Amino acid sequence: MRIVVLAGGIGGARFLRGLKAAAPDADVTVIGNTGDDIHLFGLKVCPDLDTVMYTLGGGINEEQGWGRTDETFRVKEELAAYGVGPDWFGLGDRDFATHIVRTQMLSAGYPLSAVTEALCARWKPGVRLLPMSDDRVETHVAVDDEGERRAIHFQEYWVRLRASVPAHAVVPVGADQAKPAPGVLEAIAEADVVLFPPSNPVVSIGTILAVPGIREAIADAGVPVVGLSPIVGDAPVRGMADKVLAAVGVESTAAAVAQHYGSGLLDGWLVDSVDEAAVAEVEAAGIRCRAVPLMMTDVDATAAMVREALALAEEVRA
Ligand code: FO1
Repeated sequence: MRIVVLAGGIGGARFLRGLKAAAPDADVTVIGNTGDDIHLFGLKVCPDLDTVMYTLGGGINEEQGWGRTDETFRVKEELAAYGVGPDWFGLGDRDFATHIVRTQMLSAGYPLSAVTEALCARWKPGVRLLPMSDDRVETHVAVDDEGERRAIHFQEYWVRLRASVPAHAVVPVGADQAKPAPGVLEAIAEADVVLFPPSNPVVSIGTILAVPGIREAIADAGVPVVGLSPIVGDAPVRGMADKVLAAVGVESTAAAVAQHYGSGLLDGWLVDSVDEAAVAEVEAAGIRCRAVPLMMTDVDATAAMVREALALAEEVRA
């Protein structure tokens, strides 16, 4: 079975670990969000691609869900000693090697998709990891800072500010000129099912869908598209999705997120058991809906969610 998954960072990576357990023989292509990318110290950092690669490749810092395990921060300390910032983004020594290799290959003219393939040759994630685009897309967030409206990089909003101030707009800068990376549209066209894991619907999956051609390819693929709600009991399971959902005028409820994607895109939607009451509303919007446990507490729990999503896909296909 050919499965395509649109993945952001931590939630998407954990979901994929469950997918590999539930469907070990499936041919999985991950379309990774690159809107979180940030250029620091002359290096290109791709947080969501690296989180998927490290998580599935066994190098992730498990508690954090990002960065490498067994990290040290000598380079970060030396940069700070030179007064070279920013110091609010925790880049470890092992992680720096990834960004040096990536930046060296990009400078040599390789596209991000080729670079990602090369990095994955070491990590062997067991899925094909494609960036959503080889073109530069960087999500910025409009905030009020000392009385004036400013656009700041998503990472500054998310990591330095901890999303502590309202986001008035979320803009994937460059998305409208970006092209899907090689293999992305082909993977969607050949998929038997497309899954939206419980990633951030605005800054992760939303950014991937903002690349012209990707939303249309999924809507026209003629195969089941099934998503899992990142909102459980009117609150995000992790991260601060509610902050960016508010910025795009979407209520932080499981039903509202399904309707935000729309029945033109989604055929099925899983909500958590606590959101049983939302099933009727989602079904009324033309999206098949089931309430099942959605907390990715461990690989087995996640694998059970994956099996529910694949079962719903078959029900929709029928
Ligand atoms: N997230 C944080 O909350 N604090 C950090 O210091 C931090 C550093 C970091 C370094 C490399 C990397 O690949 C990811 C990193 N993240 C950090 C996570 C990053 O902000 C992710 O983009 C978000 O968590 C959303 O996916």
